Amino acid sequence: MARGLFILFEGCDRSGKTTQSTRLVEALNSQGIRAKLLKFPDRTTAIGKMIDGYLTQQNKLSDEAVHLLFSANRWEVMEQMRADLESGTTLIVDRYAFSGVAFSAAKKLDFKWCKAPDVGLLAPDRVFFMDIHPDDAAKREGYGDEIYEKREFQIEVRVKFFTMMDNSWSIVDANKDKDEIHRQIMALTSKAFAKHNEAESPIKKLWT
Ligand code: NYM
Repeated sequence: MARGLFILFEGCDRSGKTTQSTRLVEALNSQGIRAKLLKFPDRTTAIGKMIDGYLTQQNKLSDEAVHLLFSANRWEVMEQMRADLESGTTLIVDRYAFSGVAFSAAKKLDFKWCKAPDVGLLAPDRVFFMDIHPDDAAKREGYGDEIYEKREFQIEVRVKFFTMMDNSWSIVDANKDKDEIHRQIMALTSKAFAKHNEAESPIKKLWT
C-alpha cells in the first residue's frame, strides 16, 4: 500500500492556514482519499497547555524554554504521525518546525540553535507557504489577541521563513479570494499526489 503524503501549511499569523488546511482535508476525504488534519501547537496535551498559557499571556516562560516546548509538542506525536503515513493516511499539517524556527529566530535566538531540537522529525513532502504581508494580515478578524501578533515582529518572522525555503515549497498568495486559493491548493496537491504515485519516496527526516 502506498504511504500517505505529508503536506504542510506554513505562514505568518492570520494568513488563512487553518481555513485552507481544513478545506483541503474535507476535499480529499470527499474524493475518497484518507486524510487527517493536525495542528501545531496541539494545545490539548499537557505540553500544549503550557504553550497555550504562554501564548495567551497567562504564564511567562523564557524564549528558550517555550521554543523547546513547541518542539517537544511535535516529538510527542511523531510515532503516531509515522504510523498514520505508513498505513496510507495523508497528513495535512497546520504549522510545524519551520514556524518553530521562524518565530524563535525572529526573537533573535540563534538560528542553528533553533533548528537543533527538531532535527530528525519527519520531513514534509510539500510545504504550502501562505504568504500575506503583515499589514494585510493585521486587518483580519481577531488579530492582536496573542503574544506574537505585532507588525514588526511578523515582518521578521516572514523573512525567516523565506530563508528556509527549498524546492519542496510553493508560495501561495494568501491575499486572494478564499475559493481561488483553495483551487490553487487543490491543483498543487494533485501534482504532489501524481509525483508520489509515480515514484514513492521514503519518508525523509528533517534537517539531517
Ligand atoms: N508558534 C507555533 C511558535 O512560536 N513555534 C512553533 O513551533 C509553532 C508551531 O504559535 N503565533 C507560534 C506561531 C503562532 C502561535 O499558532 C500559535 P496558531 O497556529 O495561531 O495556533
